[in-house]
Amino acid sequence: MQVMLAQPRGFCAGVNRAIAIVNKALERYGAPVYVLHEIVHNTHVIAELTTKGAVFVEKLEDIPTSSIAIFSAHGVSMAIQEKARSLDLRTIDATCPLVSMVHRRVTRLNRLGYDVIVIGHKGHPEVEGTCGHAVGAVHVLSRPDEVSSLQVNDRTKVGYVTQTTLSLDDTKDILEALYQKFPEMTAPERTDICYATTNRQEAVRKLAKQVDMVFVVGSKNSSNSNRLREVAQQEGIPAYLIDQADEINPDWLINVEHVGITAGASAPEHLVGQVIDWLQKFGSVTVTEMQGKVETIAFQIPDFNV
Ligand code: 0CN
Ligand code: SF4
Repeated sequence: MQVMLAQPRGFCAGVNRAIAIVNKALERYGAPVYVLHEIVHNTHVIAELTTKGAVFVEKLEDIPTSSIAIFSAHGVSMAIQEKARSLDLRTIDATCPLVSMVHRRVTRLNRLGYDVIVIGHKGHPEVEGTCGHAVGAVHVLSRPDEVSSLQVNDRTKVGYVTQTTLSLDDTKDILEALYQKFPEMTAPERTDICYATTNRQEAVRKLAKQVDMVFVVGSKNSSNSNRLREVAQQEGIPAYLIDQADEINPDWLINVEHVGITAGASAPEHLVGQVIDWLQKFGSVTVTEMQGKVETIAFQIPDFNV
């Protein structure tokens, strides 16, 4: 069997930073440190940090007064930030800097009197956090067919932002529909879909053209990982999102000679190694890595003293 690995794949700068922040908080303050929502959407990352003493909660009320409370990489609303203050929590913000940039633009557009359209998946924590930075009208849009019923205050004052982990293709379709309705819509200087999402989608598309099937290593609630599976599948081959090797059904490999593997931005690299080890149980495997973009972007770990 031939295995080809996508390049780039796996951890992005925002995920590295968010995990490093939790580790640093554990070192500095000791366990427990509380994290509002999963720091990143990966069951293995959560399990490992849990063993070190991180406690993941979905409500601020579940965090005892005066405790350390870390906001996840996906960001939170202004209301959550305020509530954390009123509950006397010692907050550390692990929001990806690229998500924070989107937050600032939402606020700025509203202040300038614009209706803001947030293109993204309703209910995803990043979209909730982004909408929660509005100080005026905000609308969430997930599909092109939702554009026709959209009502705004002034058709000449409409701006948009997007979730950072969307499908590049789906977003293009939504933007086309939006520009037809609002030709004067204000665009961000460049798309909010982040570099990591863009690079991983481009890489898996290229990979999918060269293999018979693709495994995307990532958790089921990871938006960017789900998009990678969809992109591979759009190339006409089977693609499976797996949290770890033991989720592979051996029947998937019948008549498969060329296997592609990629990993979502929140999936640790050792899981890719485990998938390769698992495949080796069925015979000899040669592994090659695709040529692709080399990412050098890294974010500073903030210094905190809370
Ligand atoms: O899987 P993630 O934690 O998040 P989504 O892809 O679901 O947004 O990856 C990190 C991305 C961010 C923010
Ligand atoms: Fe930041 Fe993009 Fe990574 Fe999300 S996927 S944490 S926006 S770099």
